[in-house]
Amino acid sequence: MSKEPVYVTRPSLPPLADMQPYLEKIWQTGILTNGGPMHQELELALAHYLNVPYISLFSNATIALITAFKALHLSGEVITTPYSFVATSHALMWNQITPVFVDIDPLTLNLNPDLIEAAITDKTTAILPVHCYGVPCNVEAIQAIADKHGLKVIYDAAHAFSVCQGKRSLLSAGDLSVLSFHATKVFNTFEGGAIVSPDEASKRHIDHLKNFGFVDEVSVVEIGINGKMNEFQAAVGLLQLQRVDAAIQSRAEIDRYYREQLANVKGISFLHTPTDWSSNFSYFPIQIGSEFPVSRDALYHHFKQHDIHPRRYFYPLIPEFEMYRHLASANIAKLPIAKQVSERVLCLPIYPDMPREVQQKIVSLILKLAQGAEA
Ligand code: T4K
Repeated sequence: MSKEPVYVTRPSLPPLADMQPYLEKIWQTGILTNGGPMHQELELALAHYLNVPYISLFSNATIALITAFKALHLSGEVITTPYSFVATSHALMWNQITPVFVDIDPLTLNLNPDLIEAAITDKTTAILPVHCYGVPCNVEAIQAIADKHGLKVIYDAAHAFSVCQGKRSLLSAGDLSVLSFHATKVFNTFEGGAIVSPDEASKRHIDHLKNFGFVDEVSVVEIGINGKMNEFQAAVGLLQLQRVDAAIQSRAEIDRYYREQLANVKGISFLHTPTDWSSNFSYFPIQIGSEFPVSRDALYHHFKQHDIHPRRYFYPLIPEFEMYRHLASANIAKLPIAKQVSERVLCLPIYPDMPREVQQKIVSLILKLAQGAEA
């Protein structure tokens, strides 16, 4: 086996030579950013590929989230999940909005709709669920609650690229959905992100907001930000789009291999995969229960000794970080499922060009520990 370290992911990249014509065009025209031709082409291509009405490209998903909340004029409190990457609630804080953490569903690991209503106050303006690991939230139940209480719904869909139910994209749920195209994601533009919006007026508004609030050369109508994706990122995106189906296919094969090989290991459980939605196989989280001979952290360090670097996404929970601990909803006793999952989860490496021998090594390290206990 190669001596290189194995990380939780490794970005999929187009052949370097394929970039050359795009770079030549950029150098030739001198258009580097501000909604250039490749930016426009990628917006249309992605809207078509994802089967969503409108897309606004961003420099990254965090700025896109911050902009999405501005676009919907959110304030006060927003109900969200404690079990996510910290950017989810940081983006609220950047808008002076208070996150209200509600526990997750043990099967989907997403915001539990049954617990949302109890957290609604007269300050609540929206719900911010995350399709964690690309597993769809219960979008119908969440929409019903939002409609009943007059709340907006913004999905953090950073993990949910291309997840669909036949022709219905998961990204069409709610008022807005935010995608991440970070290096570690299924579809990457080095850094990048997008907001999916349902109509032209929303897209236009978001496009103004991501460009300082300019509507023309001399008019600024809102306090916007600089969230624009540049032409280099868009060029990468155009090339990546040609390869993303193959990348997801190859992830699916690794996912299948792990599930087959680890199926009978006591104390290891897999992520629930819904049968009615497609999967993008963006992560391969396992949960290590008490029947496994070593703890999650011991397994994590065992891998590290072999230069394999899985990740404990998402540990610690967001409310456990210093800047959130003072919030009433950050009381971990009220978030028992999220707490338990964050102490058990380990995301195994998964990425398109992952050699089978690396997969075998990962599986065998787990099997040896499991068998050692039985011997
Ligand atoms: N919402 C959710 C639910 C998210 O998960 C995220 C981001 C966001 C919002 C915000 O999206 P962006 O603003 O980033 O678009 C990584 C990513 O940086 C972050 O984008 C991602 N979620 C999060 C789950 O994972 P770290 O701190 O774990 O990244 P890092 O640098 O440790 O990378 C993990 C491994 O990936 C490395 O060990 C090696 C490999 N890697 C990484 C990079 C950056 C590479 O091989 N090449 C690379 O260029 O956060």
